[in-house]
Amino acid sequence: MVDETQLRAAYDAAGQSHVFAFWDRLNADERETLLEQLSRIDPEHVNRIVAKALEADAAARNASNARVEPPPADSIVATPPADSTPYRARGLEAVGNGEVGVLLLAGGQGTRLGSSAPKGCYDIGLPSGKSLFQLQAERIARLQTLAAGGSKPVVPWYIMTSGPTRAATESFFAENNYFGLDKSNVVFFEQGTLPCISNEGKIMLDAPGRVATAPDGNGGLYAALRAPLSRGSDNTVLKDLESRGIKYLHAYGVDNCLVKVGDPVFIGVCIEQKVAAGVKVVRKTDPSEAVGVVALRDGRFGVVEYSEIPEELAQAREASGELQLRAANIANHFYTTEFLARDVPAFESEMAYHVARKKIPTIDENGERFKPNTPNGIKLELFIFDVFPHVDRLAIHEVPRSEEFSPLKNAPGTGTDDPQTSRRDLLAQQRRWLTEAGATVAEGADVELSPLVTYAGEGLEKFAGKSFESTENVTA
Ligand code: UD2
Repeated sequence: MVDETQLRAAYDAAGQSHVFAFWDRLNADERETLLEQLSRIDPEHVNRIVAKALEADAAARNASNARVEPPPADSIVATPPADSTPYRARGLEAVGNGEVGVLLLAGGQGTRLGSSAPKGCYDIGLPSGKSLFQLQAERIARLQTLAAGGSKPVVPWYIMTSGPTRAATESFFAENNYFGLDKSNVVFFEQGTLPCISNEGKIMLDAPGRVATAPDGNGGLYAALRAPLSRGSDNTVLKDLESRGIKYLHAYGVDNCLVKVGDPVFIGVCIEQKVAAGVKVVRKTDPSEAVGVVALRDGRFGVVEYSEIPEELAQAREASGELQLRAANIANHFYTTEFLARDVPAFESEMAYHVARKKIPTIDENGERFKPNTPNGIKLELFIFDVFPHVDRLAIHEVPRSEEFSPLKNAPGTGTDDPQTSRRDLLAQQRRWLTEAGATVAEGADVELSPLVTYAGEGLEKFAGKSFESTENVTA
């Protein structure tokens, strides 16, 4: 039972007593629900992180505040195919020993895409009709096959959801029988939420008896690793990682149809570099591209996010004509379990939340719900790469954009980062793989290669000399 008096006193002391403004019109159940929600929020903590976030936001927007420069050249590893063999072998060895897990960031709400379902459910229009989730599941299955010589070629898949995406994601997997994976190796967990805050610093309501909340950003991952996997459970992702002996994690964003899930080359690079954290990048050429850029800020590693980068920094070029900040972050990270379990908790409270100014549905003084047409408040988000300033060495693995990055951000027909560009880039990649293997693919023939057939273009010798005349989905 939640103590109403105590809660009222705490919110009053924090200057947030307005959350009780509609108390008198709430019935017993609504009051119980509001008290339950309020008891899970610490208003003083909210005030502190809001103040810190606004201060950091003002500083980030003032380019002269921080010395921002490209990352040191020796922290960037490019792996042309010839050089990637030893790294791939080292990564596959780790996968085969059961030391590698993958962490899927699937809590985003994909508002720009215009789909109400979780992004991973999206069908980008491939001949097979597969969703992004299915492509990723089958890449894990193929990776396990490639590492079959090891003692324990099992890659557990940790899927972070948020309130809005959890139920739909879990049911999609259940309906599709985990896409052939062993369900005991698919672990769902949920990131936290934070109250939305008005421009006056007040906790916002979106109903007379409900605080408006939003997911706490993909950096909510770090706290979520320690959260109970389900109500009443004492198991957590960190405990599961330890119990399975997982030493290395590949964390990635759901929306990139080219993502190499558990990429053994990337993992091999990071193991060989003996780093606690690594990040994959592609070469940025368009100053306005909506990607973060890996940089040094006052000598510390970091990512300047596209929503925060001052224009002059985004446009700055070197004598060569290349963008000065061109290491584009593709939401594709490596961490050691030790770093996540031991190092991050030690500095976590120092990470400032980012401020996103949004039009937040709320209620007026009569308790009537409305959606403003100008930003009326802020959402607070931690970004997954906010840990980078706390590492002394960061492996930056530069990869070819055409092989590794084609994000699904926008609604069909937008022309960039949309379902059509995803489909185009994936089929173009697989056409290249078939051509390199000695096959020919007729113009206009969309030949899709199941991830169960090939992970990164390997194992296609059997197609040498074959001519693909029409669209098909190759499954064997
Ligand atoms: C992300 C990167 C950006 C660039 C771009 C490339 C961050 C903070 N920014 O920007 O630098 O790499 O992608 O496409 O990573 N997510 C959650 N919980 C949340 C919010 C997001 O799990 O509360 C997931 C989301 O489902 C997705 C990933 O994080 O898998 C990136 O989220 P996004 O696509 O909204 O990020 P974007 O495009 O603003």
